[in-house]
Amino acid sequence: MKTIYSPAHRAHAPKEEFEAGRLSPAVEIPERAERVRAEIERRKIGPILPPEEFGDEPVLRVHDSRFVGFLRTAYDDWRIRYSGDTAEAFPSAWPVRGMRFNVSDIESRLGSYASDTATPIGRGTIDAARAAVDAALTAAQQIQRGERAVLALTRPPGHHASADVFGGYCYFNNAAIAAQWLVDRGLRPAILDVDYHHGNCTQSIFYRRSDVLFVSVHADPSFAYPHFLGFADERGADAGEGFNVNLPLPRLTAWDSYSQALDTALSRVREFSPDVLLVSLGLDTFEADPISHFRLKVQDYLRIGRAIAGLCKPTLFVFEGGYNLDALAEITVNVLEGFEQR
Ligand code: SP5
Ligand code: ZN
Repeated sequence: MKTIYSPAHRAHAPKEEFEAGRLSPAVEIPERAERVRAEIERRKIGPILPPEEFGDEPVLRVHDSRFVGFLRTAYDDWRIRYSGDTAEAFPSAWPVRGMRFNVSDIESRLGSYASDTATPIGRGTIDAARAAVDAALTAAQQIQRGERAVLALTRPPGHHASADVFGGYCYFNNAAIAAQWLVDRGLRPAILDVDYHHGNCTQSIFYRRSDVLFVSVHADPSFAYPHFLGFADERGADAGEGFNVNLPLPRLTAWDSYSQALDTALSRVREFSPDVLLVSLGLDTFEADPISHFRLKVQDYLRIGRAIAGLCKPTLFVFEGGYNLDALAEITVNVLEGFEQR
């Protein structure tokens, strides 16, 4: 299996996130992708190739142009506002009920576009986020050209970014941009999201459409981030009714019940009969993940890979979350190896 990887991700190296009332060390850090890349080399999964540049056009098929412009200048705007301070940009006020969306200055833009205080914008954030998009698009192009399976080793991740929202460590929705690129080339993709956190913004992007199926297995938002979306009764709307499937699971879910939900998800994908399967591959379902509360074990990731391979579809894995640095590389590559064994 080919991997698409760019060292440009290292330019996004957040220091801190504001969470539970305090600043804590960031968890979505460069070492994540570096460890996975090293493990792919060590276990000889296949060649590691750099992304091609696709330009803005495929990004603007998913994201609002003012939002893209905001991300491009946010760090410089922040520095000008706070006269030379090199600290990362964070929002501090939001237009909630009764207030107005407003993008007149950097503070109002941060508040209007951000969904949380865990997703800082630093000097290198935009370049890293763009390289991640290019990695996902290069992987999509490989699939279009006949590859059976490709990994886009993307960071920052993407599934908590929508047309005009960034949050949950995400800036551009890598998987959604790749899916839209495939739609624009006449293909019918399904997206299976197995990150611990619901892929709220991938859901939002495709919610009213029947040309992209979105299926997610995740922690119930009644106790887990993203808190405000991802419930089982969200089934799609308008033309998209029935093309959004959420399978929320309780705290401490282990393989026995996880695998049942995964089978349900895979059955729905099989019924849709996509040309291409995109997997939003989050590894934060691991039993020792520092921010999550499922109980999957190292060997369970081989089983996830095998189960996905059972669909027999061209498969584009797009890397999302997963924060246990000691296990992340092993469990990621277990999914890929499980897939290849089938
Ligand atoms: C891509 C992805 O996995 N994004 C996840 C974003 C989750 N952000 C909030 C998580 C809150 C977890 N709180 C646990 C406190 C541990 N110090
Ligand atoms: Zn996650």
